Amino acid sequence: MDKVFIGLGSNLDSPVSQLKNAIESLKQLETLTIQNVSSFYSSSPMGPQDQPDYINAVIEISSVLTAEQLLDELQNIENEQGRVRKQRWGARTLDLDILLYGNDVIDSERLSVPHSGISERNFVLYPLRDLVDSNFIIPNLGKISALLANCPMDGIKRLNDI
Ligand code: A4P
Ligand code: MG
Repeated sequence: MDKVFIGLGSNLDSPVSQLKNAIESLKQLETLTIQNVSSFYSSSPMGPQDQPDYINAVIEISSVLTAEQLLDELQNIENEQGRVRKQRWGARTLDLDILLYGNDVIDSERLSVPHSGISERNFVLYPLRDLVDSNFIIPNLGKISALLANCPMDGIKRLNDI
């Protein structure tokens, strides 16, 4: 089965709990299995700066769902956790993004996979690194080690004991 990676982010209403609740909700689904969870990281906001810091993590799952079906499940969980869509890149209780879906490259109305901006986003690359080895290849973008070498850890911090 394809390795699928999901990015989790929150900067409102107890972000650590938001991520933990999302992971619990995903565990309840019979159509997917969580294989691995990265450390949690705090990160300064990309985009508008007048919003709180984020908590970010990445999980690896295996699933029988298509990418679009998975997106539906992720959006259900975002909505259950009170996500209100207002400003682009604005504050949110929960953001669940499909970062990678095996080696698939998807460019449809609803989905861009690999998720856009992966190569510049330290809050994606560093948690992803927790789950893969340094030779791991991101479709269209290349080796994760090369991407990390160009992506400073500015503003992000690994949280221990979560
Ligand atoms: N969509 C397209 N591709 C995907 C994908 N691979 N996974 C579409 C999930 N969704 C995907 O998303 C808008 C639409 O993107 C969806 O309806 C889906 O069809 P959204 O979650 O409603 O809106 P958004 O998240 O505000 O927009 P966007 O552009 O996805 O935002 P990003 O890129 O997710 O950035 N700073 C820090 N430190 N940490 C963060 O996690 N996150 C953001 C949001 C901004 N700043 C941040 C962080
Ligand atoms: Mg999103």
